[in-house]
Amino acid sequence: MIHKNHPRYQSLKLREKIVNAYNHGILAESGMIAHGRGEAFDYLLGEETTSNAKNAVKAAAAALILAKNPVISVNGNTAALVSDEIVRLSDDLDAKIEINLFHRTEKRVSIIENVLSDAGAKNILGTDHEEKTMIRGLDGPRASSSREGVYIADVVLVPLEDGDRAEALVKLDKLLITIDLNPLSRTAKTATITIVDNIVRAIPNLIEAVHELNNADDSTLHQIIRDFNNRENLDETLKKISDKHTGRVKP
Ligand code: PTJ
Repeated sequence: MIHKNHPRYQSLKLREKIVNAYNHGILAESGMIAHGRGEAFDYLLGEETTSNAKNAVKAAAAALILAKNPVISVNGNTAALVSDEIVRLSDDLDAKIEINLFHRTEKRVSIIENVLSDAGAKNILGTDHEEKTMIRGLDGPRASSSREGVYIADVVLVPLEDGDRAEALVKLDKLLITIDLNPLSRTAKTATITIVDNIVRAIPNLIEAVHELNNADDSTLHQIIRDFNNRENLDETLKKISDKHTGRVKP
């Protein structure tokens, strides 16, 4: 029982969701650890969306609208926190949803498939009933990708992705969009567009940005992407974190 007046109410509610998801087999054990790391960065960011995250969301929306074959990659943490919103985003963009797990087991794939179909997803890729292709440069179960999904995608949204997979996808010339609260992670630095924000705020913001930009002409959308510089955006985010806390700690 968490009281609404508790200063950490939202954060504690998310923890509760994460623990429930673990108990239902959606989350990998290390998904809880990953969430804790994200929580620490969210705390440093003041648990709010920065203007840099808004810029990245705008660029991501432009890239997803322009994409010929957009794919949204879903792992355990994403399914646990934002499955309804992922389905809405995929409907709005006509983007495919593919389950891709770092700690892949048949059981977790099928549990996550159920979570997504309960949220309204109709065509879920990456399951065990379909033939897969291996992503070059990776090995083991995390290398698998759907032939109709990530394998042929031009733009891939991969929230909370591991660095090796992010690098392998960029090497395959995918425009990679990630959501990662850690601006220093290898994935954050490797992706084409990194949204440094909590996925529970980033996906709803992305849905809104897609609605706003949906009728923009292609040249406007291309310009938004050209104007976005991931490296600069990450540096500014780090500076914001530092400025926010400088002077608070007495020597
Ligand atoms: O479900 P699986 O098997 O695919 O496993 C998923 C995890 C997340 C366990 C796996 O991909 C993993 O180990 O990821 P990492 O390398 O720990 O990276 C996760 C990143 O996500 C970290 O940089 C965290 O800071 C960040 N993160 C955690 N929670 C959130 C987040 N970013 C945005 N929103 C969050 N809620």
